[in-house]
Amino acid sequence: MHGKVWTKVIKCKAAVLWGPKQPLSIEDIEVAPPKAFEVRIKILAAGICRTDDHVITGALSTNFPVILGHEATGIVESIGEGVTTVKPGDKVIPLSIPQCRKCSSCINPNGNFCLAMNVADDGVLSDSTGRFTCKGKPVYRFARNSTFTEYTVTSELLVAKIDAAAPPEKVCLIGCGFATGYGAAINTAKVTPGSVCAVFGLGGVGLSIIMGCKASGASRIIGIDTNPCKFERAKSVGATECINPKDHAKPISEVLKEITGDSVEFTFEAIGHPETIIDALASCHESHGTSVVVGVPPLSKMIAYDPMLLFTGRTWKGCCFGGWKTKDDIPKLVSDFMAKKFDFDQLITHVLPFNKIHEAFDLLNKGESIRTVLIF
Ligand code: CND
Ligand code: ZN
Ligand code: ZN
Repeated sequence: MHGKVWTKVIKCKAAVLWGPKQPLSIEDIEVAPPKAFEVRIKILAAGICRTDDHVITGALSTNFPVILGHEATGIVESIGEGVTTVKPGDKVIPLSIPQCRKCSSCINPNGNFCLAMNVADDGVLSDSTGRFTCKGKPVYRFARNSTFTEYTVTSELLVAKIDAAAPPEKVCLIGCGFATGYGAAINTAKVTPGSVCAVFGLGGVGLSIIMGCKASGASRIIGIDTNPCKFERAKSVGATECINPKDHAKPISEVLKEITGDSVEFTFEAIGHPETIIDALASCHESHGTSVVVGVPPLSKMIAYDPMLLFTGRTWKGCCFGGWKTKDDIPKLVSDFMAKKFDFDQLITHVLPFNKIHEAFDLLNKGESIRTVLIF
């Protein structure tokens, strides 16, 4: 079946975003064959993350036209010359962060921000060209990934081979939301048993942070969201109580101080607003607290903060994709899912066919979904 098929361009459907603040448009596109050290993947299932929506609203800039999506499961359709870590037919999760195993980030046990690719993803592969075209125009990729398409092409460094038995419509969440949140608690904050945690934002990322805090043995986990419809699910994954900032005149940092007797050790921001990033920092203990920035703020926004917040001893950290060393750790997280160490029953609220992608974004923007998974 694979013979020389890999040399051919594939014509398929994809959701193309022609510019910011425009509707996604399902188009016929061409996907070029993988070049050396590249992999072409048939997407099976893709989740929708708020970061994709940030591009649609214009909060996050990228090159246009673009194919969004960065949380998926797929099957390797073909490989380019020199690829050794995956073969056609393998079940995989395409990654947004590579793991080259050679750079100064990869060889250090802490952190995961592999230097094999630029921080600023300009939407092309390593030879500075893309693999998608639509109506004769090149279409850029997003987050080194692009999964709202039936086929995508990526570098071998950005593909994790996973258990062939893993359900694609579930483990796609390990491609972003779950891994991001769970890892922020476990790898970045290193939440300790018996600790008190506070999580700002109870979407797919925030709920996954709560799951990581619980798995680390936190004794009190406080969820914060302006949408009280999020509270029930937050509690069912481990929040011990929830707070709506709209019910309080004072900042949440002060509310938390009062209700916990100043004992919050770990705080997380999973919204992406400069104000809540600062309030989450102010919310952790002034002497030994740690605050982790997980939410993605609009690119143009700078943050002003009072240095006293740090002088007293707080630690302020951030992480991309939960700090996981991607090619090594993502298959392990899939194995943990298969071993029932956690489940996504509370995270996946909707499953829709790919052509209902507009409905999926509507559900996100109405605050009704946590994660919608699109099936191809
Ligand atoms: P989602 O939009 O589902 O959740 C955000 C939640 O925050 C919602 O429940 C909102 O109601 C709530 N909220 C909004 N404003 C406020 C406020 N002022 N106070 C309290 N709650 C509020 O988003 P998501 O969970 O998919 O993603 C969360 C953030 O994480 C978002 O900024 C996304 O871009 C980012 C992210 C980061 C990374 C990473 O690697 N660091 C990966 N993926 C997503
Ligand atoms: Zn994401
Ligand atoms: Zn590296």
